[in-house]
Amino acid sequence: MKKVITYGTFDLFHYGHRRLLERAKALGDHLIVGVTSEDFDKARGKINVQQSLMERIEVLKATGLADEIIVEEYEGQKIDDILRYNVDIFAIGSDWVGKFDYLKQYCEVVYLERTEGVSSSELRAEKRELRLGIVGDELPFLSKFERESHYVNGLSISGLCHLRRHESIPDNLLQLPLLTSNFEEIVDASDAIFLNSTPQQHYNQIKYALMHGRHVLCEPPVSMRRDEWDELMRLAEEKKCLLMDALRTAYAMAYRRLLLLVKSGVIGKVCSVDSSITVQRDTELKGDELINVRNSISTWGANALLPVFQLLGTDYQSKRIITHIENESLKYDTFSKIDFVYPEAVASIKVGKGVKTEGSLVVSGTTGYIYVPAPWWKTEYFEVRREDPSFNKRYFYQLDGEGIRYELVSFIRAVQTGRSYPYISGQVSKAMVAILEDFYNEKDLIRI
Ligand code: C2G
Repeated sequence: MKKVITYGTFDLFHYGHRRLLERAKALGDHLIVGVTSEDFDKARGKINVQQSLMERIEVLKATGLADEIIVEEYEGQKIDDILRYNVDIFAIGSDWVGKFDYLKQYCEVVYLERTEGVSSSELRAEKRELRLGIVGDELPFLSKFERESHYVNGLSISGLCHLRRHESIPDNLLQLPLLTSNFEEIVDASDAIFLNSTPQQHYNQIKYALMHGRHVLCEPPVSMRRDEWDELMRLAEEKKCLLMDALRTAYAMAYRRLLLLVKSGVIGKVCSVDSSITVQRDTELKGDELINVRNSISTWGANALLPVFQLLGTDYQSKRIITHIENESLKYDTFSKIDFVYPEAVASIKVGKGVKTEGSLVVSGTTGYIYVPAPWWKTEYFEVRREDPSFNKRYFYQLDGEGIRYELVSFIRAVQTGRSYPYISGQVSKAMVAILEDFYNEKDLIRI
């Protein structure tokens, strides 16, 4: 019996896929099809796949062309499979010519002519492109954000609304179709808005965008007050628009896997979560240009709170904010520490702009702890540590684009399907707002 093997993602199964499989099958008596797993696709840069692995397998099964279906999960697996299944022929489309010649030492390699005029990428792009307008003043970050958007199908950046005039604008942002300091203009030119403005500006901007039927992707905290958060979420629902938190850590692979590991009990019951994010500041706090300056809590608070609320929930019994305010009129906190008491756990965050400490995350449990080295919020690596170090385990996950491209993929998908799979739940989003509100109202707050 002659065995043939082929591989693919087979997203949105089309005529080109069918023809490839038919010809591969005709090369022998038994066709094995390797379907790529979601993780493997992400690792090889295919981030826009629309269907889940199970959906893609079901469609493939229904064609009746595959005698056997396997899942491709890792680099180099093809060699293992060819040896394991005693394969005679490896077949793949001509877009891969030369790339799989290294398999010739294990079996025959056949490149089959690719079918012209049809592809999954075109099918994905057929849905109308979402025009996303970006609003904010952290230009180096927005420049990265714009570059990351190129990895995402179905999205184009419509322009930049930038309020601080003095700074020089990076080249890729200068080339956008619209550069303005007028918020209404960017809303006009866009289907959705990404807000990297200060939390003080969010409420009015979000309200305006939602009233005009635009979706909003907003860096948390979404607003300065709980009642504003409620109002904005109600408005989003009424206008059938999406209002989603944008926090790239929440979409970073290592962080996502850490959450799942903890929730599946690898360190027993969580007793404590400690996270810090601080930066040294090199500017003095003075002058008009600093009117929009962000203090420590509004720059880093939401990010530092993310693992606390996602691991322990938002129903803490009490909290204490300890802060050092350097500039009263700006309410600029050089440093803030927040301690939380939960029924059976504690948590603590430290944020600072103008203070520097180790930016690590430690999640302590009854049978071990997880240590994420600085900068934990954009890590590729963490360790599960035990009393006996021989049981320690290290985990590595590639961090593509600091999570920005995955954040955009999930935003687009939520807009297109009307269904969101929230990486940051409404409860967590609102709890972040509550902390900011209490900070400004000096509730549960001690000054040092
Ligand atoms: N194909 C084709 N004609 C098209 C589109 C795709 O012949 N118009 C072929 C591809 O060449 C490939 C198969 O259909 O052989 C599956 O295509 P994809 O789903 O795009 O998968 P791909 O990324 O090519 O995966 O490690 C190699 C991969 O597993 C191949």
